[in-house]
Amino acid sequence: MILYILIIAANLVGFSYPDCGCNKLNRDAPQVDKIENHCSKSKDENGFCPQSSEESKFNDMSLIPGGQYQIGTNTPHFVADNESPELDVQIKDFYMDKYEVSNRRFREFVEATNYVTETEKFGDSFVFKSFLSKKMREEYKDFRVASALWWYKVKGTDWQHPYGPESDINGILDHPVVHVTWNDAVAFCAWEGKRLPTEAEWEVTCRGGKKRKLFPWGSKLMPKDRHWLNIWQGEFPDDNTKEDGYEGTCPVDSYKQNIFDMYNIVGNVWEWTSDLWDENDKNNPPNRVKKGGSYLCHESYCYRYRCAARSQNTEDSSAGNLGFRCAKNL
Ligand SMILES: [Ca+2]
Ligand SMILES: [Ca+2]
Repeated sequence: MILYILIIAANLVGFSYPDCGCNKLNRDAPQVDKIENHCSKSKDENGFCPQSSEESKFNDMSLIPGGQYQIGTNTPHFVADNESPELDVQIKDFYMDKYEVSNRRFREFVEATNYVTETEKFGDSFVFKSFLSKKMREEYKDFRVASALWWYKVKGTDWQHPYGPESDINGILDHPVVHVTWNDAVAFCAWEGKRLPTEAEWEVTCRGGKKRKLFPWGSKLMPKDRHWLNIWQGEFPDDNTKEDGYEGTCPVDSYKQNIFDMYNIVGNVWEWTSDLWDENDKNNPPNRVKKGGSYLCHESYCYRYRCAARSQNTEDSSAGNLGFRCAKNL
């Protein structure tokens, strides 16, 4: 009871939970039902939309062959995440986006549909502290996530203002869209005639045909002594040495990571999947599985840029390090 009162009190003064989710916040019903494939009458022979060169930039997919695969691991790093045991899964042939969905692609969708993201309706989202000015950090110091003080809930933050209300996406159109909820991701993929991947599809794609490897390219983090993904170097959360070249997101075509031509499938931004975190989840909204880790991950505290790693957020959660890519049936 005391804990319950403390949680209510924390909410009243603006704190939220360490998963960055606005998971106690009521929102309007998602718009998913209204969104349809925008080219349903003009698909090519493979079911893809004909596109202008502008639209098709970073909108390629790879065919992932179906079959029996192993996902998960018998040597988990985060037991509570249910990374183990290793599981046999059977999947069918499907297509997977080679790239995380970019701001440019998401902008095409919004311009065509006038879609308003859940984050925009709610009016704020979570920004990592280093992207805010000293003045902003002072102004929002009471709106930090209590158990993760580096996250600030900032008004006016959304996909078009990813680092707070004074930021924009003009110089980062080819970076991944962020501050999109699971419902927003579902709506976008439906518009492209696609869907979110299942966790099994995502992980099979991540592994690139390799068995029991940590990363899409193998088990060594930096083969050939070069960076293979956008994560955190240095001491978290105060000293990002940016040895990989990026403090925040990087362009969606920055790191090609496996034989399926997947870019940034680990690192850069977390990616929503279609799976429930717990099939018996009776919460409204429920938690969904996200995969791949982000530019904020470091081995010391968030070693989740491995293919087997997983985490969760409620469907209406959004943050500056959470995006997605789409899948498609044959
Ligand atoms: Ca980095
Ligand atoms: Ca990613």
